[in-house]
Amino acid sequence: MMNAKSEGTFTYREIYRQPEALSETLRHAPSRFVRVASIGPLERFTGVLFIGCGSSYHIALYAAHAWGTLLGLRARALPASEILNFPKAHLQAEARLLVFAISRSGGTDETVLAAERVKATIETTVIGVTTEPECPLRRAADMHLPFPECPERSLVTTGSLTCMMLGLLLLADAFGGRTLQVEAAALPEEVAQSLRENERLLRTYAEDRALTRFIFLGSGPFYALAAEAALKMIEMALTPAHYYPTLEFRHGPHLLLSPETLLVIFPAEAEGPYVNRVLEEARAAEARVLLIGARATEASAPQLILGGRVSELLRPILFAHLIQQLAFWRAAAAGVNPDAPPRLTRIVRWNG
Ligand code: F1P
Repeated sequence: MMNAKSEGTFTYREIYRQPEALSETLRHAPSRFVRVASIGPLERFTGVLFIGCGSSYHIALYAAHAWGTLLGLRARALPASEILNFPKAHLQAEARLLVFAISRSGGTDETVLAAERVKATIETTVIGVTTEPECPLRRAADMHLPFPECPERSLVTTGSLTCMMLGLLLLADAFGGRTLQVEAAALPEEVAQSLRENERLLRTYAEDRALTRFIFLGSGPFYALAAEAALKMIEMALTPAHYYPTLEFRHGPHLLLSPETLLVIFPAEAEGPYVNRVLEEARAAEARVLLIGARATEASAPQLILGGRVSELLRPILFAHLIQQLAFWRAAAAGVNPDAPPRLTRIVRWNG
């Protein structure tokens, strides 16, 4: 696909307009907090559960990590289908859960039905997080929290993921005393700068046809990002991709490494020197490596350094556009239209 054609896609616009959309998410944060705080103190609940499907499940994974870390709550993320099909495992009678049901479209059957299942089973407040002002999830939830700043036309979720991650992070931060507010305000500018400055490097990897498999490693706040990166590669560029928690990779999956593999690692601060062992294994298998993190490491592997001015918890939000760009330019190089992957529908339904 030629460049001009790529840049005319919805996906391109939805990735590259993120600085403006994130500014809007920051602007909406105080009023969203007022609405969510109106349900009463969080102590009312025995835990917080985030559910969704696809990219929305990855938002849930990130949000659960952030809420658990910032607020010391029992916070979990589950695919909506787990609640729907295995409620006994997750909805104990004595549980009083605050549930965030996340869905870009607000129309995914599993998520809407799971929200209804939670309400019918336990004492709960269900908040629907969507980008659509009118949608089935609005009707199923006790409260609707729309993100009208990031509606999307592409089949593939990109910028709206970043906005909903930020919105859910800012809610936890507001409950927790607003320690991240100032740093979060820097995100739109940081994303704008990175979109401009890092595109060339990412395109080098994306357009390298010798690379036939992509593996993404991330733990803690970065696990959701690794999962989303693999999904973007598959959905947008139809390229085989995998993801693992960083050190889990050493327990077998590292056998996938080969010279045709790009291993992208988002090292977490807590992982420090352990990441070097992963790098040694990659080197032994002659795999290509790209580290994406806030600080340069001693490793000889190529590194993309950004986010040193924001806390680690905010960095997945800052890094998200990088994996979207990587997949987008891979799709362009492969001649795949990232707006409309074959056999993917914008809303996954069971009937029709
Ligand atoms: C869930 C989802 C999207 C994906 C595609 C298919 O949708 O898996 O993440 O990009 O559109 O559906 P939603 O519940 O977030 O609308």
